[in-house]
Amino acid sequence: MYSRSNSYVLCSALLVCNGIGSMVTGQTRANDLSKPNVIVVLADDLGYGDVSSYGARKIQTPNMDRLAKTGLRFTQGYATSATSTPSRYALMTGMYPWKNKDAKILAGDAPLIISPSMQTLPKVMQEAGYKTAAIGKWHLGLGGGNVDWNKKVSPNPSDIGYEYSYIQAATNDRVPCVYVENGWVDGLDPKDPIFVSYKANFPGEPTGKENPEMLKMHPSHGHDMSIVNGVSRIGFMKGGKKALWTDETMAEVFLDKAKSFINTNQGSPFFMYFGLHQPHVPRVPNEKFIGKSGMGARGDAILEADWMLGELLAQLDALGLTENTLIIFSSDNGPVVDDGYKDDAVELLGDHKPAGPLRGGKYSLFDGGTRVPFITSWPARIKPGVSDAMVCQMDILTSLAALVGVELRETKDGENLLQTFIGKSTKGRSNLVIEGIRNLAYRDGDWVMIPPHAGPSFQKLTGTETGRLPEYQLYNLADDIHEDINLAKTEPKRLAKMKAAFEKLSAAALTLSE
Ligand code: NG6
Ligand code: CA
Repeated sequence: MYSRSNSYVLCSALLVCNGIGSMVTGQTRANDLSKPNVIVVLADDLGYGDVSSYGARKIQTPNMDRLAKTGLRFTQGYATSATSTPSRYALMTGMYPWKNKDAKILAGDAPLIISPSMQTLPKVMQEAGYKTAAIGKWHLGLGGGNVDWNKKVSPNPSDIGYEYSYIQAATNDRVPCVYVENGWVDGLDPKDPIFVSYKANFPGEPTGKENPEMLKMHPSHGHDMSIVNGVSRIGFMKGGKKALWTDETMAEVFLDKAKSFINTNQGSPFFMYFGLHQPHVPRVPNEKFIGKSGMGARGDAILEADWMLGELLAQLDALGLTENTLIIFSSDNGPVVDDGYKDDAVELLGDHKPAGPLRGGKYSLFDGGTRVPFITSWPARIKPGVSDAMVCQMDILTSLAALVGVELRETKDGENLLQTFIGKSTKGRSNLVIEGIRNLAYRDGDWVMIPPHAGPSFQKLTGTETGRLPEYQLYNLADDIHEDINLAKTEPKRLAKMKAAFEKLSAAALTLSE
């Protein structure tokens, strides 16, 4: 029989073994190919054509290029969606975001949209013994509604698997403009409480609309509410003066947190989600980068993002961790030039093409909305090269679960593409549902079908082609990467087949509302 004292002896033995195990691990981890460190770096609104290894000429991104040179550069890597929240939702959960009615661009005070009961990407890594952290842009909601920012916000990233988190709640352009560390607003003075509202301003507080003389950067559309650091944002806030962020130092702040997480956890496998805040608006990079791209604030912000990546790589080099660290670099959605501030991005764009050869951009059902830079680097296992396999950020959870040997207890929409991500296979997904802004398209092999959608085909304010048309569109991306030649009428059989497959797949789609 299994007595209590026996189990005590067994437990002690396990503890001792565990202790020895971790000591051994500490020394040999650099070679443990089943447990590399994993870092997912997700830029914000970085386009397919914004990276020099993806063909950009006017702007140079040497650190992104270093990853591409030492790793695998995907030419058909996708975010699930053309905006942030749904793409991040898919990355974290391995599920199509259009199956969750709340996975749409969130306000800064929106509740957390990932259920703590879900088997998330960081939970998979935790189960495999990884230390986990989320640093940078979050945009998945925090708390359960009606958040009191003066108390510990709960639920927070720790409830979905991130042992440590240092984040911005939503975006650069949304209140609250503070950093949140493990659920607490960092640097908050209790004598100066913080209040947030997306409904009405707080009496006496200046706004961009009423006090444009207080602004150092002016909105071009929207973004005319509370003013923080001379920039008016979306939403209203009051108080918390000492805790407010300064856009110019945000890169350093997040980078320091990322570096110290790596430093502290170098002895055990770690998983870090690092959400870069660039080149999303407002683009207010550090003075070191101002004027350096010759392309205005957007280009300068891309240089700053590249610098952050470079510093991160240098830290891994210095600690001897580069060889056995898998880095997945990508972007949450495609590019936009004017996303609401007069920052010279339009005027100084010149002949730079943020989406490269692709049509459309952020918000778009065309490929420019979702096909993004996508690089995997793991010097110990990945041979440098280029892969044309179709892969999606949603596949990262399922593939990493296979890598670290964790069983999936939920049916995921993501596929196990581990062999493809490490370059041992050239086979990607056969199909993918693509989300524009709360509407869908369907990719099958080289073909993409965009069903009829109501609404404008062109956003005047951002200059983006949405891809919405009242009729079916069908493009062959292999011959027509810019989606110019609509073959819906000349390929009726293919269209019918794709329609049927898409309808079956997307039957679970909730009625999407913007
Ligand atoms: C839009 C904002 C845009 C950006 C976007 C979210 C306006 C007029 N536009 O509503 O500036 O914040 O939401 O971007 O407010 S994302 O990359 O985080 O999805
Ligand atoms: Ca984005």
